[in-house]
Amino acid sequence: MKEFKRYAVTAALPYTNGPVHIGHIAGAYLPADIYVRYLRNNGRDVAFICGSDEHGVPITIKAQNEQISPQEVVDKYHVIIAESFKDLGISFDIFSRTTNQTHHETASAFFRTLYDKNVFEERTTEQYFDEQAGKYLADRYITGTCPKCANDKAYGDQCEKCGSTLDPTDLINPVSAITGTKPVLRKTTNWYLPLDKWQEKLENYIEAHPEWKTNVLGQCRSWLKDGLQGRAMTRDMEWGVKVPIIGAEGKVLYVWFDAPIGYISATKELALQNSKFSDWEKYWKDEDTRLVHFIGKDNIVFHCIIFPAMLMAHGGYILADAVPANEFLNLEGDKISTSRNWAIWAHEYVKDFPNKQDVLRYVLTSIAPETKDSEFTWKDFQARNNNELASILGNFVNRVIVLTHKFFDGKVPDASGCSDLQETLTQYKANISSSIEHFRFREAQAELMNVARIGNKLLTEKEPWKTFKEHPKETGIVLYDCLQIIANFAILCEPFLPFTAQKLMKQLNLETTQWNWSDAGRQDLVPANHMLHPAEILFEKIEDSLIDYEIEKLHSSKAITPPASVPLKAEISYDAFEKMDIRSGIILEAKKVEKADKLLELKVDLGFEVRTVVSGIALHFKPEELIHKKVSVLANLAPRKIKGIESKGMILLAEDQEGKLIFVNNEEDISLGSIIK
Ligand code: B3M
Ligand code: ZN
Repeated sequence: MKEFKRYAVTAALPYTNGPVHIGHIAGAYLPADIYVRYLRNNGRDVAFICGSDEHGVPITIKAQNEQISPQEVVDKYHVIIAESFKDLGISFDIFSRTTNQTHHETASAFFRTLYDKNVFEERTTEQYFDEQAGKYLADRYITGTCPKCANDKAYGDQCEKCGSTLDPTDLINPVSAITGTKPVLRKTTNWYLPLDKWQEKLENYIEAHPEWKTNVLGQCRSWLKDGLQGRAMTRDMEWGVKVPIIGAEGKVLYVWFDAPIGYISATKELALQNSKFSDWEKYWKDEDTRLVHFIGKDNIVFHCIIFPAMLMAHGGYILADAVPANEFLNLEGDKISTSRNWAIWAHEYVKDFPNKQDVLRYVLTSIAPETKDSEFTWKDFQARNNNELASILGNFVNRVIVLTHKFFDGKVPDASGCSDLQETLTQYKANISSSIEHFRFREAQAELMNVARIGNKLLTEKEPWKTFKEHPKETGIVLYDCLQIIANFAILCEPFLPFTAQKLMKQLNLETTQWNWSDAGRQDLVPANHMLHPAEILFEKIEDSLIDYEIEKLHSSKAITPPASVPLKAEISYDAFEKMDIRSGIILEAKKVEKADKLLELKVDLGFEVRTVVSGIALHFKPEELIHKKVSVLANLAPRKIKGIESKGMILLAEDQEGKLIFVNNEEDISLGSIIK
């Protein structure tokens, strides 16, 4: 492997449209932090870069929903997110923002350079336009059915289900996310990055990294195989970095153009704040720098294809040498979802579990979705705390410190050179190092816990609490060795459990900065006769009641979530409402419509007549379930021929947040034909 002189490590810039949850932490920030702490402990020169991604449609949609300005949205969440990272010990050198001036200037200059080099293609195309809102609908402003996997909640730029990148015009049945209306096509001019021109270079770049994770290589190869196409790098929107050319008023840079440049701008900012990084350019332009992007799997194409193409087109920049992308973390049997509030929010975790940052770090690394999606459950969280952190690690440390106080007045017994643990400890250190360097943090942490296990084994075998009276020297040797194991553990655990590392050093009465990684393996870290501090509990057991509370909270917050942020349709007059004639009815018969997966033909009794209604509910109900169901029917809807059947009226249904359909009419004693108003 190439020896690098320095490292630029980035973690995906979180969108500032909400707080961060454990899926984000496990996906990008925690593995990045472990890697960076490891590098720092090894004396490496590393810049750890992050910041908030404050442009783009996710922000403006949030602003619209909360009826505040985009600036207010990002100001609010930037602080919450930054605090969460700090509280969990994510040790960025800088957490910047893409709304700041340095970033606007940097992104703007980057675009201008490409423009001046004639990199872009100016294309006038038809784009979706929401006539009611008077806006072009870019990216997440438009939803519809994915042409590749039929997910009906795909966004204009991406389908989160199958991971395809999309163009709004690819969507089937497009709908505006602003007004819920069907958009129309209008001509507009934008600047496209002709990715096809970099196809070969990108192929060479990707294939030069056979060591990348299979999930990353798989996605890259699949895009390359499909053949790259030009992609618009500007948008008809107000919120963002203005396009720096004349004639581009009312247009901003595409958020995925400006956001990765945010890594560069943040490094520039860092140079201003901290003289250690004053020569920021070498982190981005020197071939001796290893650039590493930690991201979630939905960001792979942007970091492995689009951003590298931008950097190649610009010239002068290095490309990422590693992109360790993680898969997704699920929660209690379901996908984490912000809109359904099915999430554990980082800022709430630190409130509910003060001083248990390392427990979350430990659990999230134990279950890290490194090669496939994985799952967090509160019961597993509790079990890992109680059975692993408290029982294996905490108990071991506590017994050793307590026994040293009991038998040796808290002084390290003089037993150096009596046994040989050096080889064993050095081997553990080598294994942990290698796993971290290969981005296998789960494996690395599991090996770390084995260090505590050798200590436990020693105690169990030698039982120093029994031997002191007759063999005080033997007792001394065991405790001496165990103390060295604790000291080694304190060094090796720092990347994973930084708060615990500090607590361990405190109990050993040593300076936190006393050693670094190169000292691990030594068997003389805590010298003979050194005075220890009193024992303190490292990990308390977590009681069932606390876990039950969290489970309950998760389920109840889901129930009280305000309906998913589907914007209201445009206002209508009372007259328009009055024109609708809604009646109570009962379904008498139901059968499938031939050659139509979604349709059922219903016979509905309205009291005064029996109607045929064709309804698109076949995927939700079996025909036999519907017999004698009371329903509300829009009875004066103009008849329509559907698959050759005349449908007279429409059944009213409510759709809950999971997409489940419920009939609107559950009163048993409402009589047929009753008018609903
Ligand atoms: N903000 C997407 C995300 O938060 C995006 C990452 C930008 S990294 C340059 O998932
Ligand atoms: Zn899809």
